[in-house]
Amino acid sequence: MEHVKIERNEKNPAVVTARLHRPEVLNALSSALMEELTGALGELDADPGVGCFVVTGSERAFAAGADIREMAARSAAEMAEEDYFAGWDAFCALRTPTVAAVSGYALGGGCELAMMCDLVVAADSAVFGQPELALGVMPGIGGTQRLIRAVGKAKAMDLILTGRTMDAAEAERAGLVARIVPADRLADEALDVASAIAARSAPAVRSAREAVGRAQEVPLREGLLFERRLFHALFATRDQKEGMRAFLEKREPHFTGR
Ligand code: CO8
Repeated sequence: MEHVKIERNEKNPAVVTARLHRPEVLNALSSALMEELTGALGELDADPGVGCFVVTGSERAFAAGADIREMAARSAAEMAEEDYFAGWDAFCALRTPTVAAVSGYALGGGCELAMMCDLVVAADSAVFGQPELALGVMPGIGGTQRLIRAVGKAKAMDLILTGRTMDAAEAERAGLVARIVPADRLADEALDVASAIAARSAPAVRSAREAVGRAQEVPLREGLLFERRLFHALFATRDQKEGMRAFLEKREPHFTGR
């Protein structure tokens, strides 16, 4: 692949890193990059040996947004005809948990891609923002919807309407970022987070992830019912028996994803 490097982690093969690789344009998210990323992760999504994805960029940029050169001359009819950005839905539909490891710029579509991931680990150098209004457009891959859920209306409006950026510390305080580490620790920290997730029972991870995701879409009462049903269903797994037995026997559980 040209725009994305896929690496199975040497220390932990259950973790797969997708590294965005268009250094000459700060990892601008072209359609070709999106197809490579969603295609590769879509195939790995079905691999029971893979427990977590890490999506990352370079030290300078996670991604500086959708590819402005690719979009610049397009008409409204063309954008609508090809349903530009609809391909990213495949990324959101992945069932494997995804950690964004963000260093440098995460702007526009880059910030939106980070928010599509389950959680964001940021280098202290990370910069988040939605500068699309300066281009005469607006966020188009979820920014107006996910940012407000992550940081609330005040900051979402501030970032989107003025185009100002947030550094890593503010993004963590605001709830966009789960952890901040020094830039040289980013890859290790993301691997630690991803390894911890990959070591859990896969059905439990899937269910918990679905339930947390559902919380952003349905009223509390429905979300609680959804959670309870998933909780009950997990008692049909061997991993539930193993996890609880291991606790009582004071040993580490050995999960099989069944
Ligand atoms: N697309 C294409 N090329 C880019 C992009 C991008 N998003 N960002 C940077 N580049 C290119 C630059 O053009 C430059 O190329 P060249 O060397 O050929 O001139 C190269 O990357 C390096 O960039 P800079 O020289 O600008 O580097 P600086 O360090 O001076 O600045 C910045 C870094 C601040 C990140 C700056 O590059 C910048 O502001 N980039 C654009 C950020 C932006 O506006 N992102 C939002 C894009 S739009 C979007 O994401 C969603 C749109 C929703 C549309 C909805 C449609 C349905």
